[in-house]
Amino acid sequence: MSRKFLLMSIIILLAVGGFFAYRLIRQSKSNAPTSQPFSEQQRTTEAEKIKKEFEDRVKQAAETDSDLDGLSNEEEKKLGTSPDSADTDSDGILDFDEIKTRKTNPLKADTDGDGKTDGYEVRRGMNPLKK
Ligand SMILES: [Ca+2]
Ligand SMILES: [Ca+2]
Ligand SMILES: [Ca+2]
Repeated sequence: MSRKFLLMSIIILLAVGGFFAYRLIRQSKSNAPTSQPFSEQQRTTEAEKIKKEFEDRVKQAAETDSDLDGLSNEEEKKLGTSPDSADTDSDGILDFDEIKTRKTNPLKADTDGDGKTDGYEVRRGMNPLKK
């Protein structure tokens, strides 16, 4: 079999395949308006609904977590941290991380009292809970 023939058959295959794909697309397009008469409108309202839901959630988050550190104002009130500051003791670790991951004191910049702030120790791979 010559290379020319192989090339020809590939081109013919592509052409036939393309023709059928084109017919299939045309068919599904012509079917769309009859099967879903309000699809465009429905899609718009659906998108608006999702957008509104998202905006509501952002608004809600801003209301319940003023400093957006991951702890709700309610939680911060209980913990004694500032709901308006993501890093109450300014040690370089967010209140959320101090509570949930580091287990350090979010109200004390130097939890273990060794003279180095928690943020300094974490950045240097030291244990902020041990002197
Ligand atoms: Ca917060
Ligand atoms: Ca902190
Ligand atoms: Ca320390």
